[in-house]
Order: sequence, then C-alpha cells, then structure tokens
Amino acid sequence: MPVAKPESCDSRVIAHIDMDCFYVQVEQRKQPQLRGLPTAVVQYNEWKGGALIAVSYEARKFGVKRSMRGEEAKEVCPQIHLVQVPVARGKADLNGYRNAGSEVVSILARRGRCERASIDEVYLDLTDAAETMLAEAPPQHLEAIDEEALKSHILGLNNEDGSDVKENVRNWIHRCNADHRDKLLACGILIVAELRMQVLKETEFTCSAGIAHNKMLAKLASGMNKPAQQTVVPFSSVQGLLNSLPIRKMKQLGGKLGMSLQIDMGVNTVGDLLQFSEEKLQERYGLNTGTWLWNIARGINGEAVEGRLLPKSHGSGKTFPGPRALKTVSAVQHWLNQLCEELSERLCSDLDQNKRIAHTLTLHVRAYKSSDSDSQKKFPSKSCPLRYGTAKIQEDAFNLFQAGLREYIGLYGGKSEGSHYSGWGITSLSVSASKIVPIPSGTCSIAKYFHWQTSSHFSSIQSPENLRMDATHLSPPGNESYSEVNLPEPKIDFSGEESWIEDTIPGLGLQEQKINVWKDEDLACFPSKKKEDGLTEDTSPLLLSGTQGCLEQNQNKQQREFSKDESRFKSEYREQKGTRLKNKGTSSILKFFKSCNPSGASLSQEHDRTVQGTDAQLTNGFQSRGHSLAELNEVEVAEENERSSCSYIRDQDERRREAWSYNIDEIDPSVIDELPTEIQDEIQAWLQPRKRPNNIVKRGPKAC
Ligand code: TTP
Repeated sequence: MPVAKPESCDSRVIAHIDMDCFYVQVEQRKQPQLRGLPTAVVQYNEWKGGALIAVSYEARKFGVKRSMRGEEAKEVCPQIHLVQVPVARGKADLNGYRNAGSEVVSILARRGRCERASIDEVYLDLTDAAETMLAEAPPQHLEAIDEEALKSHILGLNNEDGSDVKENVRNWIHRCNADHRDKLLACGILIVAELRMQVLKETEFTCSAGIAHNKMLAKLASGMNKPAQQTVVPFSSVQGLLNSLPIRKMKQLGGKLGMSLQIDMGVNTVGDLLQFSEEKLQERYGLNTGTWLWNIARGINGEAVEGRLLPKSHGSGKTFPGPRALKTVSAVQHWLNQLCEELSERLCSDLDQNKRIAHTLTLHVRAYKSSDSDSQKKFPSKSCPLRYGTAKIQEDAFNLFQAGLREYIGLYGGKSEGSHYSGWGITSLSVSASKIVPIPSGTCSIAKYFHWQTSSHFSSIQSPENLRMDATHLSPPGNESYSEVNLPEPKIDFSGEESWIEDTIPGLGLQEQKINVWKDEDLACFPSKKKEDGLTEDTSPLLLSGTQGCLEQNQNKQQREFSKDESRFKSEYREQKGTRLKNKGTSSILKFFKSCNPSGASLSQEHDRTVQGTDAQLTNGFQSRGHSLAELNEVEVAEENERSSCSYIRDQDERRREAWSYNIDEIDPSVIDELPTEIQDEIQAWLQPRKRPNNIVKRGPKAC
C-alpha cells in the first residue's frame, strides 16, 4: 500500500559542520607549541601507549591511523606527540572537549537553527539567513567574494584542466540565471565560509562543512574535503553523487538492512535502488522503510534540524572490562560515588548556566554471573526521581543498584554484601540524568521545586522496594508520576534487552552571555544572585531559603571548589580569547594557519591536494568517513561473537583496509551519543537487528 511521500524539501539550506581532528585541536590550543606538528590524542589506558582516538592531519601523512596504539604510531612516525586524554576520578574526562564544542556551537547558532549532533558535529538550518541575504544582498551582485568561499568545492562544477577553480566558483556564485535553489546555496556558501572563519578567529579551531538542501546530503558532503574546507551539493549533482555511493556508506544502512539490500536485492550502490518501485521496497521492507529507501535513492530527506543546543540528558559512566570487573558491593559503591559526583557537577552547572533541572536518575549496569545457567539475564536498568545534591544522588544510585542486583541475582542469589566475592561481576556502570526541563519562569516556582525536594520522603533508609512505591508521590509538580522504578526510555538497544538513555551532549558551558559567577558560595548549586556584569537577578529570599535547605555541608564545599575552578577557567578563557581575537582580519583559514604555524606547509599542501582531487575523492571521501561497525558485525565478528566484541572495517580505499576493533564492554554507554555520528549510527545499526529481525528501521522519513 503506498504511503504519502514527504513533500520535497529541496529549497532549504542545510549545513553540516564537522570539526577537524577535534580532540587534537583542543589539545593543541592548550599547548600551542604542538600546532602544525604530528600529534595524536590517546586514551587514558596506557597499554601499548594507549589507543589513538584523534590524529592530526600532519600525523596522518606519515600513515598514523586512529586504529593504532601509541607504540605503533611511534614506529611509523617517531616524532609524533602523544597527548593523553585528561583523566578525572579514574576515568577519561571529556569536559574540556565538551566545552570546546560548546564554544563552537554558540558561534554557529548566531546564524540559524542549530542542532548539536555529537561532541564535534553540528547541523545548521540556514534557510532563513539565506533567504534574507538573497533578498537584501544577493550574491550575484557582490563585487568581492571572500577567499574562503571561493575555495569551496562545488560538486558537479566543471573544473577542466587548467581552469581557475576559484574563478569557476566565483562565476557559479555570480550566475544570474541560476534557479532559486542554487541561489540559496550560493548564499549558504558565503554564510558558512564566514561562520567557519568566525569559529577560527574566536576559538582557533578549524572545521569542515557540507552545504546542501538536506541533512543527509550535507552530512555526506562535509567529510569529502578535509581539513578546513567546505563542499557544496547543488540539486543537479545529487543523483550523480548518490549513484556511485556504496549502499553501506549511507546513514542507517551499515547494518543488516544494508546487508539484506546487497544480498537479497543485489543493491550495491544507492543508485541501484532506483530500479525498484516504492511498492516493491515496501513489500520487501515494510511501509516506512520502503518509503525511506525510495526517498534516499533520490536524495530526499525531510528530517528537520532540531533546534537543540543543550543536551537532553547528562551521563557519567565507566567500563570495567575483563579482570577489572567489580566484584564487591563496596567496589561498586566506590565507583558509583565517583560517577555521581561528576553527574552532580554537570547538573549544577546546567542549572546555573541554563536554568534547567533534571527529573529522572537512571542507573545502567552491565554484569555477568560466573556460574549461572541463565547467563542471558541482563542486569535491569533502574530509574527514580532525581534529587539534587551529590550525596543524595549517590545514595539513590546505590539504592537503585541494590534493587537491580537483587533482581539480577535472584532472591537467594549470591552473597551481595561486604567485600567478599559473590559470584557476579560488574563490567559497566553508568548514571544518567534525564527529563531535563527549563525551570518555570519566576523564582517562586524554583523555590517550590526545591522545597518539594527537601520536604520529600525520599531518604536513605528506604529500601529499594520503597523507592518504587514512593516514586509515585515524588514526581515534581507538573510531571508524570513514576509508577515503576524502570523508565522505558530506549535509544540505543545495547544488549538486546537493556535500554540506554540518550544524548549526553553537554550544555553550552562557556557561552559568554550566560556566564554567571557564584556570589554566594553556599548556594553553589543554584542560580546566582548576581550576574558577572553586576546585574542583579530576581533572586528572592524565598529562593535562598529553599535552595539552602537542599544542600548538604560537604556538597557546599565541593561546589565551592568547583565554582572557584570554574571562575578561574572562565577568566583564563577570556584572557586567551582576548589574545585570539587579536588575529582578526585574516582573510583565509589557511592563511591564518600559515601565520600561526611556521611549519604549517603541511596543511596547505593537504589543501592543494584536496582541491585538485575533488572528483576523485568523491567516493574515497565517503569511504574514509564511513567506518562500518555493522560490517564488522557481519564480516569479522560473526566468527567471534561469543566474546561479545565487535570491530568494523574502515576502508580508506580498497588497498588499505584496516580493522577497527571495539569491544562492547569497553564502550562507555554514557558517551555513545557524543561519539561521531557515524559511530553512533553504526553502533545502533549493529545492535538493532538483534532485537528487530524484521529489518524495520526505527525512523521513517519525516515530512518537511
Ligand atoms: P571524528 O569526527 O570521527 O574525527 P576527528 O574529528 O578526530 O577527525 P576528522 O577530521 O577526520 O573528523 O571524531 C571526533 C572526536 O571524537 C575525535 O577527535 C575523538 C573522539 N573519538 C573518540 O573518542 N573515539 C572514537 O572512536 C572516535 C572515532 C572519535
């Protein structure tokens, strides 16, 4: 049965911005002497020099790859600088990267609706800005076009041998007879080039961009020419782009659905899909999936850019693979305390900066039982209403753990108290705070909210069973009640049974306009009385008494430290920013780097190379960005799935295939949503089919 097709959305201007070797850039900004040198960021696990998680473009030229460990990288590039990811509380501390990403987001959001897709990727809907520019200052009338815009790669633009590529781009932007869509894209080129320059000036980070009429195409384009370049997909080039694109490189087709298309339907490229009618695809894959496939074959993707700068949830997690598994309740409690402390800091920061509160605390655990016939049984995820204050969160998380453990091991299961080994092991712990909403305007309601918290019956002496009962009474005013401890909030179906709360994208930690300082140190967790600029906020005595009651002594101390650190960091940030702003007036991103980096020829060469090779890179670009976790599932892990590990093939080109290896037990569930979106997709693609053998993809196409 046919399904109504979504309206064509090809008059939008959508950009996908992807930071270049992001963690490396963040570290190089901290240590400017590393700029322009082969550099990589390694995981905190020091085995064999640590796993590389980000590699600078200078190091890539020596053959250093992200699949390597530090020692291996040293072999191929002895002069490489390895920087360890920051560590806090015994785990990787991504806050610096989150905050750096937030700086970028706050700049990009100035020109259009902005959706933060991962720690270093952003979608922008620039349609309104482009329409305005077209009406007020159409590009065809512009005399001077910025260098950075002229360096754009426009797919399908005929750059014959010897022709001046920049001149071709200039002519394309200036065309008077262009259709409305191309005129809008021309505006997009100028706006994105300007934004990227602005990002560089204010943050020192380079980024690459894809500019197209929808998210899918923009995302495909952003990785084609890296670093520090932008690629444009005019409507007329869409089909040419998709025709040769390997089907498995397409978002959501890296898993079983892609495999089925290849094996059952003989579809190897997106273009191969064109031979099938929508009905045929629906018949084979269901209504939604069939229509979705029909649409993507034609480059149709109505997915909207969600205006989302802030995270939907916060999470903190740690994995304990192999021999590091936690085997006693006290060890679990120790780590839960660490995780909750971090979570609490992030919640306080969100409350302070964004005036938002979270309502639900969820604990996810991965565990095994050493002697159990029922080895498939999963440790149940548990949720309860969230109470602010580190000690309260720690207490509640521990209660959730005990409730889960009791279920997991059964009423008469192994001994679970004390420090004795009990026949179970915990390989992953993660706490998340979700259902985050802005506090209702007016301090009265804030006070009411915290009064509700302090007067609640939610206390440490309650058993986990009581947690479940009381949860119904404890819902914040205006929120849904909790009939169960478990909250069904599935996003990533991690193991076939458990659900993981989505999205740990951080708040805009350093948004200048939102910077507040703690004037009253004892009110660490609450909105400050005064803004930094001296403006008084409407903080009533009612709020103060309400909020003071919410905090405990030790928490105040901790928050004081946090506040001091934060203030110090902010002032350092402002100082650095002042210096950075002195670099204003640079006409191109590459020029900027040449000036900052005496040995920076490499970047320029990289650029020249990519400019020349645009067409040739079309396919390679996808391949280099398309790491298919699902392929790993099918190709490699099929043989070793007993070990619940997975790896995936990253085929830079046919000659240089390299295997990436992910061990599921080593993936910190609380950061999955901050990983590059390809990886998020691949993890989902890999995991979903286990539970969804019917090949139905989760999301059907959306109308505009
Ligand atoms: P990516 O955007 O995949 O890569 P990148 O920014 O390092 O380089 P590129 O210029 O090719 O885009 O990842 C963004 C950051 O996410 C990366 O700098 C480090 C982090 N990351 C991990 O922590 N683990 C991973 O497995 C990957 C792939 C990335």
